[in-house]
Amino acid sequence: MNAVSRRSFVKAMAASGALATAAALGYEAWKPFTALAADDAGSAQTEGETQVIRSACRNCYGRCTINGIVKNGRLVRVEGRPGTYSEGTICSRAFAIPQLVNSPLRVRYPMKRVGERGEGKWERITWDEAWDIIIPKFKEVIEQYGGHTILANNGTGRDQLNISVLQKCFYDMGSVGGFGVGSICKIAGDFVQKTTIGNPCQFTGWNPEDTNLIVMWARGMFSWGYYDWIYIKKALDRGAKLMVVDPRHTAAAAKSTMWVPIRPGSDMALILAIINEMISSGRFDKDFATKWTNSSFLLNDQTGLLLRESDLADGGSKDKIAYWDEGTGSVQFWDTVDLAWSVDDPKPALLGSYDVEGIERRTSLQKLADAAAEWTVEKTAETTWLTTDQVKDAIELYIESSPGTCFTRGQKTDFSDNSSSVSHAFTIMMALAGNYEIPGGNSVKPGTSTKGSALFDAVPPKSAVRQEIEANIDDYSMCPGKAQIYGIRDGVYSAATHALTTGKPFQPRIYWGMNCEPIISCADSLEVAEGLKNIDFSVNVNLLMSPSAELADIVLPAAHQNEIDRIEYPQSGHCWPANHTATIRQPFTEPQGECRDEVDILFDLASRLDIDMTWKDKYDWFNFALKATGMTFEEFREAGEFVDEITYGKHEKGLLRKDMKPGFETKTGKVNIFSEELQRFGWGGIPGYREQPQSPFSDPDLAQEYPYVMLTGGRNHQYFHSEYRESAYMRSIRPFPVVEINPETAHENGVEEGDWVCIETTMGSIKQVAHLTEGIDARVVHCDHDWWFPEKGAQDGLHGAFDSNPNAIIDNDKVFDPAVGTDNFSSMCRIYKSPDGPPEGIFTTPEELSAFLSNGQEDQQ
Ligand SMILES: Nc1nc2c(c(=O)[nH]1)N[C@H]1C(S)=C(S)[C@@H](COP(=O)(O)OP(=O)(O)OC[C@H]3O[C@@H](n4cnc5c(=O)[nH]c(N)nc54)[C@H](O)[C@@H]3O)O[C@H]1N2
Ligand SMILES: Nc1nc2c(c(=O)[nH]1)N[C@H]1C(S)=C(S)[C@@H](COP(=O)(O)OP(=O)(O)OC[C@H]3O[C@@H](n4cnc5c(=O)[nH]c(N)nc54)[C@H](O)[C@@H]3O)O[C@H]1N2
Ligand code: SF4
Ligand SMILES: [Mo]
Repeated sequence: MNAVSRRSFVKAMAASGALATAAALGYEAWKPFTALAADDAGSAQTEGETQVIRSACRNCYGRCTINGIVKNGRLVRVEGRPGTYSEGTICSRAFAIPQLVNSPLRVRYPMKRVGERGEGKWERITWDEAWDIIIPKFKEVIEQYGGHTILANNGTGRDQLNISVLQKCFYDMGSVGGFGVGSICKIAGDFVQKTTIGNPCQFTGWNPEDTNLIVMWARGMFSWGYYDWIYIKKALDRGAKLMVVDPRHTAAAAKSTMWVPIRPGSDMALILAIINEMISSGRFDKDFATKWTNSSFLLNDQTGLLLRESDLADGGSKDKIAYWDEGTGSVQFWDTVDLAWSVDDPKPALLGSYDVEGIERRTSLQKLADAAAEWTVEKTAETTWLTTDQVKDAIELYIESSPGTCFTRGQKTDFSDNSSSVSHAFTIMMALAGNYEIPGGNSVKPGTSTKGSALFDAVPPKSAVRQEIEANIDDYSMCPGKAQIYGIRDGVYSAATHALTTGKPFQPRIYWGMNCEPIISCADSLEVAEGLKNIDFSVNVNLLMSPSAELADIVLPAAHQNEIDRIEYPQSGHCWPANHTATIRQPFTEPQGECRDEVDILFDLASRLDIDMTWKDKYDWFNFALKATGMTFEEFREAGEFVDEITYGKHEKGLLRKDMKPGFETKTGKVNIFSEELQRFGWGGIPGYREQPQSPFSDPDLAQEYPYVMLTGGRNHQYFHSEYRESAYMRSIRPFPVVEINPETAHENGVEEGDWVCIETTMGSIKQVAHLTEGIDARVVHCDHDWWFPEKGAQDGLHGAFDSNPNAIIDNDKVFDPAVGTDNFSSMCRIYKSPDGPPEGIFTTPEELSAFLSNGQEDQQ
């Protein structure tokens, strides 16, 4: 950064004044710094040729289309690109891309640790030297301990291709996963939806253009691409309604027709109350339920599974499921292989129980109806902290607006030990209401019939090594017998953490971390850090020396997302136009220093370990993935995007299944109201309510000492999990972690707006700055998540990793969904004013932030 712009930056920071005090929380500071972000400091005054490069942002699942403005080979500004699904909208994180690309903190060369783990002492090495250290270690561990002792982690879905490549490469070594965030986020829910409806459609494919009602359930405002709000506004302008189910009065709640301020963790009660009312009043889509769900399938209480022909007759087929046919007055069968009924004009009974060879057999829907019956309005109100009127109104709004209601949710209902059941319950609610595959409802396979989904389907074939592991997963898994529905795809991080610290069921030997920050993002950060110190050998591929990178042996420099080529897909949470588009992400500039695309790094690793990746390199793979579009990658680059056609009723047209038969891509071919997989692996074949282990209801004694429910991680503009704490722009807008507290609760605890507050659980305490708001229940507080302080040294608690991050005080033992292994990010807590202000050593004045700015020279180091 040149002297003039640095001076004006510091002046602008000082002028904002209030920034140093928490009271302002930086929001007044927005204006002076917008200009700064827009023109990256290091090149603000560079003369010369300007290029505008078309690309996409990968800072969240939104994948907004952007242009990069490059001057003399240096990225100086990012802007939104109109005329695409994101309609030119971008958020502050995209504006900050130049600051990250050019950050002085960026790792630009391979580094080898020369001090103790966490001491922060590193030495620059060449790529060849790095491989000469890495490859023998891998070979030695595979030979001596087996590939299953190798852990790999790719963080949240930043890049689909990275994940596919990482999995291919590591599974072929025999690895079964690691701290994969999949077990905490989305993939767990996706797996449940895959088995119950065949596709993760709770997040996707909602079409506000036709809808009567948009239901946003546990879904944030700043989490999935802001252009969604343009579509929501269009829907509201047309007269559609918006229902927001969220304990906090979010910006979406403020715009809603109905805000349902549910008690955290009690969502299942309300879903079951809706289902109960639909079934008991007969106000559900009986035609859809009969034809396209397994509602009518009879149950075998002896096996706990569906009743099969083989249960009834020797030599009967396992593939034929019994139902009661009202036309013939007899038991008939649904063939799950041929996807056909055993009579020509089937009339399956949806509800009731039927005498089958002397034994009463309930239908699947009847079992659900019986279980949901207890969820009366009164009981639901008691359980959820809602009033009876709120419960009634929510039920009526949902039922009255269906069919033609669309649904979109976030992640928080996955953060529970009942997450698989909740995902299942949402699917059932939507299916019974007839809200799938119709105008205004949700599209089951977004972008899919479909050429655009090719990249997702373009996963390399499973090797013999992987097939062997999958067939004998309990011999290799870190949580044998559990989380089986989830498979080996990504590992369960709490199980990996325990394996690292206890050596049980085995001691992991190598850890490869890429695109992830487990110390910061996983619960019980201290245990994770202890575990990572225990590993024999570890490699971290990163942009920065993050807390987890500090514990590695080798750090490899990753190219930034806008320094590389990709086919990009808006991934989830999105309205229709985005869901049907693939767009180009291409480099604004060359990778700095010796940074490399991590897909290239993985192809390199694989080839050095003689692993056959199927495709020769990433371009070979891109071409394969794009085949259905008729374009090569270079043609796609030229075209810039690919848009699929949008169709409804895909289940009727045979567009949802690989065999092109009508139906859903599940084992029964139907939406599973009763799920055999969940029955085998989890909490039961139909959803049921379960109180979370730490709540004022389940542990009143604990609640005496720790009276508040601590929620964490509601997303904000500025940060993506642990990212951007090193961005002066972002830190100027949100300088400190914020805890939202109801004024009544604050006053009871002697806390005022802007105070540094200690939030304490049975595990310890952290510090955040108080923001008082009526928008949160007096029994709940909400903490920002994933804070660390890059301004602090590695030796200073791994850059302050445990000062303010709620994960430092959340137990990872309390919650474990048996089907998918999900954890939670909440706890009971108490609060009090910090006796000694902020954590030591963090930036508290705006002037200090200039240390995060580029001087324009780093990439020439
Ligand atoms: N308390 C609490 N904790 C939570 C949550 C919560 O709500 N509350 N949310 C959870 C959820 S949903 C998730 S998905 C997890 C997320 O957890 P993670 O995916 O582990 O997320 P990050 O903490 O952002 O880690 C990203 C790391 O990748 C690096 N990085 C960024 N871009 C690149 C790149 O292109 N290449 C490489 N190699 N590295 C890159 C960043 O510098 C950073 O160190 O966090 C979870 N943690
Ligand atoms: N800016 C930004 N964007 C992100 C991320 C980020 O870190 N920063 N992370 C990305 C990732 S990996 C993910 S998984 C998504 C998450 O996406 P979302 O889950 O949509 O994100 P949140 O903002 O956490 O919104 C969750 C909402 O659920 C509410 N909530 C909390 N507990 C409960 C509960 O028990 N029941 C109900 N009904 N509501 C509850 C919270 O108050 C909050 O408003 O965001 C993605 N996008
Ligand atoms: S909403 Fe997400 S994809 Fe869009 S600009 Fe912001 S970070 Fe990037
Ligand atoms: Mo996530």
